[in-house]
Amino acid sequence: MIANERNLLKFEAAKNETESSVEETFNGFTDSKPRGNTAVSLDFTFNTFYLYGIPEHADALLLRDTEETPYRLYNLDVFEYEVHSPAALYGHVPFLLAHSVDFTTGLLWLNSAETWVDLESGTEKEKLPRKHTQWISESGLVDFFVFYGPKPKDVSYQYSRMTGTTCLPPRWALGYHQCRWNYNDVADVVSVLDNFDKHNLPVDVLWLDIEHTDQKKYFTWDPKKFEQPDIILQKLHQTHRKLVTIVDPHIKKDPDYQLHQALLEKDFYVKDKEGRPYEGHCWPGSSMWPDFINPDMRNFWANQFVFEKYPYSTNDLHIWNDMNEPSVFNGPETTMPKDNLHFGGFEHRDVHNIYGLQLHRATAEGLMRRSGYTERPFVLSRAFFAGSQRYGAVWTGDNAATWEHLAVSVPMLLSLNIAGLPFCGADVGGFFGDPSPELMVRWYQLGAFYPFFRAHSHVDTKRREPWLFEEPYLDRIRAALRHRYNILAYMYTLFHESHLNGTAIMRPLWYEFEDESLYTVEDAFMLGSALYVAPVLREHVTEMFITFPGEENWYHLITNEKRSPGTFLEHVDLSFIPVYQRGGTVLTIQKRSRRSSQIINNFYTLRVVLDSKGRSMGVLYTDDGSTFDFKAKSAYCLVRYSAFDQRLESRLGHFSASTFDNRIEEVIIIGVQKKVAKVLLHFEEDQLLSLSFKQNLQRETLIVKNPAVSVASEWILSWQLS
Ligand code: NBV
Repeated sequence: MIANERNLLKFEAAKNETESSVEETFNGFTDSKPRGNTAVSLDFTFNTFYLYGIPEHADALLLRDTEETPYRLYNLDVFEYEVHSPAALYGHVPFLLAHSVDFTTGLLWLNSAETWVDLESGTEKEKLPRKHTQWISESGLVDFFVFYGPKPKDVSYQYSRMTGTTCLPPRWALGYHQCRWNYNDVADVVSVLDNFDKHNLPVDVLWLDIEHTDQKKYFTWDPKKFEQPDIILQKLHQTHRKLVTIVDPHIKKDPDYQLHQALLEKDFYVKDKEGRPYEGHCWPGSSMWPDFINPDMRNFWANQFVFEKYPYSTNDLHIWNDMNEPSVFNGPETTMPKDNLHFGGFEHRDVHNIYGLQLHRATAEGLMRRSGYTERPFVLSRAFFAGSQRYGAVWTGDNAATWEHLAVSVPMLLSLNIAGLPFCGADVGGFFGDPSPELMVRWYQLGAFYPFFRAHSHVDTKRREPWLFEEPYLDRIRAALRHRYNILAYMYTLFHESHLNGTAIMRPLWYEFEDESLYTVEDAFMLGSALYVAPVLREHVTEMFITFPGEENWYHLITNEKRSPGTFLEHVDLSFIPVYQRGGTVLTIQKRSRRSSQIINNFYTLRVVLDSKGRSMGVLYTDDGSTFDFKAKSAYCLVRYSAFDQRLESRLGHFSASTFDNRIEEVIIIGVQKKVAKVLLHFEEDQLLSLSFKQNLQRETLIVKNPAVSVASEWILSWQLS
């Protein structure tokens, strides 16, 4: 990487007192720019054609030459956003990855002001491949960091040392979330929950959008419709599920609203350019915005989540921060004026892109504080910046129920993953509009592999809970939901890995395979290094060419059908989810259907897929699923599986007696091509047990039922050929 090759290191000196005003007016809004023009810029050149990152844009994963319109990084609430556009959306990470066969390099442009990134391919006269980039921010410093790789995972690791890794979510947060703007009242929520059970559909979390509050005063409940929210919380608790309520940063300007009065008295609101609390318009009507840049304000905010302050809240209630770009209905570009003032004398223009992150941070702190720092928080945020991963999940905002939006969710989420924000998802079903039953099914089939899996819909759409679809659609949706719960233990293990090393969870193929032909693939992805997901993203598709990467065979997760590397025409009718396990991996799955992730005493199936040399490896991480004991008391269990020479070994990397003890009810060994005579279990000192098994030579599978070993123990299973 070469910095300043094109001599674009520039900065505008702030104006002095004697200079005339540089005030600007746009769309009827005037920006007084009291410090004059203060932009900074620099160029970076990379010796590759392949640049990725700088999310969030509803666009391809591979960054393109920008010609007239640069990528814009300025957190905005965009109404009905278009796909295939470099325009700004709700959150941004000024981090880019340059990738080639020889190297991967990361670049972080650490600036929270409005930023534009221009990309241009090198010309014929230069030694190709080359890509030029120019970064321009409206204010702030030239402050950048380079991460040398040399591989994508190294860059993720190095970048995460600086900006942090994803917090390990509570395990339930990886289950399925059911949301809608809005569930109407307590009875409605209870009936939704009953219907999940009635129709045998697993769910972990129900969500309440803005209408659950008393006149959009957050931390309150609508006195009529949600008079007794404790009924909901009790019911959720009894069925091992959780609730998420929305808390937005616009605070209703109402003298009777205690939170507003306290914020005014403490002088904690963002100020207008004259130094008065800034007033704008949002859901509650006239509103004000707490200054999350102020650490004392964040501390005050965190205290609002203590159980005594937030009526009816319990440990089962978690939070959703929306509209935190911040969204201001009557502000310039639906956000705050840039000459507003924050703590420390910063103008809003300087800190705009971290406003949302600081709210996310203060909320996560509040949830930890209320439990005495014992319980892990879950907070979803719409706005984000580099580092937001430390506070919780993010999503891609108000998408639409169209096939284009389904398809673009893949590159959007991949881009977030490689920019250090792996805990992300898109609204399943599409927020605006009514999805056809087919689109709904395909979205669930993809959403089941999003790191964050939530269905959500706009208040004006038709109700679309799964049971409102006829057969066979309901059945297909149920199957997709079950898929998610089947792989939950694997997902959780991936989150743990990401928590340690900053690794992406949903991965572009080039993140896993060194093969230039994969650099432009963005309609399929790896989930960790074991699963390949090639979702159906178009309407009425029953057959699809799938290219299987790498050198090892792949086996369908359900049918165990084998696919060799290369391109294959797969039948993908509506019941088929194209997801395959890579040769050489061990996956721990849970096949029994459950109502939620928290039903313990579960049973595991080990799926051991041998590579061409008869080897295989995998890891399983488990802990209590919700507390910080995995850190504070090292209360977790890490099992390493390895297969070679016709034996499968289970070894404990770490074992804490307090982690619950689940049983392995089945071991499936795939890729066994010869007839097996005997399967033996070796445990403790030289104890041997002969196990019964079934073999399907055509499918190359060897199935051992009930080996009667616990997941948290050491043993060896061997198979002898006849
Ligand atoms: O709170 C209402 C919605 C919410 O459902 C959605 O998920 C957010 O992205 N919110 C935006 C505000 C209104 C959107 C039109």
